[in-house]
Parts: sequence; structure tokens; C-alpha cells
Amino acid sequence: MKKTTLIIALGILIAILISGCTAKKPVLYIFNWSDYIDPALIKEFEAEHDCKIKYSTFDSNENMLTKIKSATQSFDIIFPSGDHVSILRELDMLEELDREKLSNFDNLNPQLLEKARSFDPENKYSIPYAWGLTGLMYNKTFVPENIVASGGWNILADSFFDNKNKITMLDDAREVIGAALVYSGYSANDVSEEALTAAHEVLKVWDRNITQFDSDSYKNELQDGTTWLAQAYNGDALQQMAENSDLDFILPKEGAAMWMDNIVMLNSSQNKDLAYEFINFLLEAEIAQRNSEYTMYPTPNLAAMRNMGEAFILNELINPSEEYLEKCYMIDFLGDEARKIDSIYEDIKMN
Ligand code: SPD
Repeated sequence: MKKTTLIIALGILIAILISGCTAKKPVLYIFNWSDYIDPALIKEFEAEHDCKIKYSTFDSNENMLTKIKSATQSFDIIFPSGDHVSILRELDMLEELDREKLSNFDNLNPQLLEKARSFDPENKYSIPYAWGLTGLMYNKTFVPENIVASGGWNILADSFFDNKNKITMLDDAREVIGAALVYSGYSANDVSEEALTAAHEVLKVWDRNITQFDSDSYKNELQDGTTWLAQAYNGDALQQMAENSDLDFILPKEGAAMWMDNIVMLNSSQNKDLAYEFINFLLEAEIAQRNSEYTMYPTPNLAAMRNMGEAFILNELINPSEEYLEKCYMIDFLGDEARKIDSIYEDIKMN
């Protein structure tokens, strides 16, 4: 073989090798709440499917919605709460899911699928991912036991906190107004004038002690004493408590807001087949169990729950009694009526 021919052949071989090595892997764009998945599962899925997951997080449904409406890069899969499944559906952003492609769908708890029908009437667009309750988390180093002994939402108004600037509430209108509604004896979904006036008055009192409305940084701030008491999601609180024995959490005696977060596929997804694979992966009993044990939120995956250890099942902060759950209210989709709640929330935040 001539020298020039050999050089050309070698060049072609190198080019083939380089392009083989850098061949683009399929990419799945996922947008989920922070601290809401076991990161090892992402790695496992990437290895199993020879793909890349670009994983981003949000700390409120509102921020999620703003981002997906404006993002230049569309996401494939997101994890909205129930009321926001309805909102996304109304905006015509959701893919109708093909059950034929979801071989692990039957692992889901039929009772929770029934509950999900309140925001997705035929379970067509969303798959329940996790559910939970919202309560109060505090640092025992700074908050004496007698202050939390009442066990109710009104700890937020305790004079112990006056002028200390040590309380935060979630940056979530439905959670903040919902807590005040439940404390006042109403459903977290009651938008009657009577209920909202009562909740507004309660919030004006609580607000004297509230320094910020925040859904993420309170977790670190409770550790270092910047915040002493915070409205918090139960699983997030339990994750922090596992790391720091100074932290504790209560589900207020009057009841609490309850929510279910869900997996949905955006109809703009560029990689629907891989998105189905990922949903199916999360629906595997063993994967859902590991994920639930990591995040400390109960999973709607019945097959996974059956294998969960006693410590998880008997933990009342994860699995409250039926008696307590009767005092809790699933945050419903309220359509335009939600504006009444938003306007009280804005008033509290601004004044
Ligand atoms: N870190 C996970 C938090 C999950 C919160 N769920 C939604 C609550 C909606 N009010």
C-alpha cells in the first residue's frame, strides 16, 4: 500500500473512532422538587439506558410553572403537585400517557389513584409520585419544649418569638393561607369570604414573627440557628432530623394541608420513549421503595409500601393515623378562585 493511501486510511479510522467516542447520548431533561429523589437512582438509570439525565430542581409549584413557561430548553418530565397538574392540563402542556407503555402502572395504590382523580379525572396525564403533609419544624436548642407543647399552629404567634426574627413560612400561598384556614377551623380549600377573612386576620398576627417566606434555605438555616421554627414539608423535615438530632417536627393538632406530587410528561418532550422508560423505572417496586426510604415521603406504590420496613411504616410523621388524616385537607385545584388566596398572600408578604 502506498504511503499516502495508508495515511488517508489511518485518518478515516481515527475520525470514525473519535465520532464513535463522542456520539451523543440521548438526554432526558427532568425538573423536580429539591431533595425529592435518591441521586443514586439517576446514575443507575443513566447506566442502564446509556443516556444522560439533566436534572434541575425547583422549590415551589409557582416557580416551576414560571420556568417551564419561559424556558428555552423544554423539560421532558416534571413533578407538579395535584392542583398544578390541573393547571398544566388547562394550559394544554401535558402529554396523555399511554398505559401500554407503563408496564409497572399496576404497582400503584388504587386508593391513591382514586384521590388523584380529583385533579386528573381519568388518571390520564399524571402518575402519583409521593404524598405528604405540612407542619412545623424547629431546633430544640433554641425553642424550649414548653413553647411547642401546645402542639398547634398558633406556636407561630407565641410571644417567645417576639422581635427575634426567627420564624419562616413556606413560599407557597396555598400552604400559608391553608395553615391559617385549618387553624381557624376551615378547610384549606375554603375560599368563602368568612373563611378567608378569618385566615387573613390570623396571618396578620403570625406575620409579626415571620422573617421570610422560603421553601428551601430554611433547611440549612434551622441547622445553624438562623431560623428556629419553620413551616416545613414532613419528608424534608425528617431528612434533616436524620442528620441533626437537635431538630424536631410536629404535625399541628388542628390538622394540616396534604398534597400529592406527580410525574407528568410535557407534550413538548423531545424524547418521549426515554421519558416512558424513566417513569416505568420509578414505578418499579424496588426502585420506588429505595426512593421513598431516601426521601422519607410515602410512595403511592403499593408494591413498594408492602416491602417497607417497620421503622418507616410506624413513623407517625410519615404515616399519620387515620384519625389525624381526617383533619387534613388535600390541596385542591381552585381555578380562578385561587386568586383570592394569592391576593391575601401578597398582602401579607408586602405589609
Ligand atoms: N422536597 C420535596 C418537597 C415536596 C413538596 N410537595 C409539594 C407541596 C405543595 N404544597
